[in-house]
Amino acid sequence: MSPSIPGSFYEHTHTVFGHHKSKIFQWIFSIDHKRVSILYLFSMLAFFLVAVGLALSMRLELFSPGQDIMSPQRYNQVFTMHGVIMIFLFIVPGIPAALGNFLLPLQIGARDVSFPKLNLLSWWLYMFGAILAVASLFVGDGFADTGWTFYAPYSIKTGTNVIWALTAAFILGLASILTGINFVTTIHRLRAPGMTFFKMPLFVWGLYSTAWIQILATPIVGVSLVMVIFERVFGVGFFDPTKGGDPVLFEHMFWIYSHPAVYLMILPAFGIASEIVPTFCRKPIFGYRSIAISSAMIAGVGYLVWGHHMFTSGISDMVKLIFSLLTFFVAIPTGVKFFDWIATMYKASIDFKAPMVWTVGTFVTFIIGGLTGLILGTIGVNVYFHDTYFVVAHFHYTMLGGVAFLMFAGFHYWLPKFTGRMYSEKHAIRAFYTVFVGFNLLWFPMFLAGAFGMPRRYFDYLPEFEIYHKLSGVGSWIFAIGIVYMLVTLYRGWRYGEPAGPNPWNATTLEWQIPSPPQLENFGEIPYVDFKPYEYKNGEPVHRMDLSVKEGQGHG
Ligand code: HEM
Ligand SMILES: [Cu+2]
Repeated sequence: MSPSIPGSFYEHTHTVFGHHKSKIFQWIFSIDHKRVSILYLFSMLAFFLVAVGLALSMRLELFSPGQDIMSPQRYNQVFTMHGVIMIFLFIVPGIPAALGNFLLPLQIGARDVSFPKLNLLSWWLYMFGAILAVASLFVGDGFADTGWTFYAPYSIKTGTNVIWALTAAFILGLASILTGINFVTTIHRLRAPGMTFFKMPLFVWGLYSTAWIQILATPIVGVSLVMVIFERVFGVGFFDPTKGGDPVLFEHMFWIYSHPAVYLMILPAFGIASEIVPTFCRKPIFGYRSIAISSAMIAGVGYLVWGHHMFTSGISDMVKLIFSLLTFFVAIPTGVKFFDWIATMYKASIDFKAPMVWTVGTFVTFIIGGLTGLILGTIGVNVYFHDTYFVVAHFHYTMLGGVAFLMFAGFHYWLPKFTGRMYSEKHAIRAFYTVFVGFNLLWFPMFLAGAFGMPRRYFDYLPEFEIYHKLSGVGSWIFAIGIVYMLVTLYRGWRYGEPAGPNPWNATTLEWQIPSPPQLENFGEIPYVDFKPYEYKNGEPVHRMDLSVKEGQGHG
């Protein structure tokens, strides 16, 4: 499985059992953060492709009015499974667990995360939860049909395997909390000497803010999922109104986690943008501190806005007003970040390589997603747009066109670090344009359909909406082709690409100062870091260190 570059962590690892001989065990029991990250990466991508497949089947069903390829009941299960996989298995763990795990210790000059075994345990929990969820397909009435939000009281009444999906989500939540604890401890304890908080790379700031959300918000959703399980199994009346429960309570508990979770997804993605922009502009990033602090601010304010998902649930007008106002506040720190990125790009001679092209493309899609979020935050408009395709388009623009796209930008940016090899620039750019065109054709018509009244989570529709679903269907194929093209390009780069050397982009952060791929335990000598992370002078990095691991070291 490894590219044949000698001395790298692909050759030496330690496992929970010491130096295990079997290749497979060297992977699934490895406690090197880089291997754990790759385990996450591959499992996450596999689930992503499954969920894309489910999405394409939904789009096929919706291609023409009337029943085409599946029953209404099946459609409910398919969109639930699509949502559950995309959220809990792909986009929430994605950047922290797959890219963060690899890069966090490298970027702060550490040999591993604070708790390497806990790190491996997180991955095992993740796989266990995933398998549990998928297994419920084959038992009784099959996968849950509640939607990924599991709204009560329906989730208490339906005969499908809601408990399986809930237990899976609970376990996945646990995995996410453990990763968060590990990252916070690592950032506090293992930074290289001299590296103060304001000398950390901005991706680390993104991971740090996210880790706090993982720790503080995830337990709440855990509790609410357990409450649904209790209600189903023991008949306790928490949410079922016929038993004196309150379904709106479930909505509150669910969104107190799930709104901050949106920032949990986007903050590390913004961190990726903040790495890529200065590197390809060859300039120090504009407003370093404001980017760092705005991450923490978004993470903080993000807790206070969950009610914007509940404008139609019957909460009082005053509460609606407050939630609406607070929602607009989140736009301020987000705007600050965009301003800083644009200011960095201003008058720079930008090198439009694939990571940068992906990042700039994401700015376009994320701005559309973000601005439509403000539209939805406006109470009067929300009451009209609620549960229409406008919302579906909005969250795909933010999650797919924001978080996932920046993750892809990160894949291109760090591929040389992960593998020691370079992807083909020509194919990478073409793949980007295919994805970008497909994506907009897929989702933009849905803003219109939604605005004209196409409700979401419907397997059928009135003929007047057909044109939007047709465009969207064609878009979904172009999009899927683009995604496969991109993954093939990355894979080919990894297997057959030109050797990339330690620092192909002339980047400034620590991970680029060691060989690619790095060795076990990363650094021969822990560096002393008393300078800012993005320092360029006349387009050249100011600090160059030689931190290559010396022969015979680092196999501890
Ligand atoms: C190939 C790309 C994708 C396509 C074609 C697609 C398509 C769809 C469709 C047709 C729905 C049902 C909408 C409804 O009936 O309300 C849906 C729902 C959803 N999608 Fe996607 N999607 C894609 C990618 C993603 C990604 C990357 C994410 C998350 C990162 C995501 C998250 C969701 C969620 C959370 C729902 C809501 C499920 C629910 O209503 O319970 N999707 N998607
Ligand atoms: Cu929200």
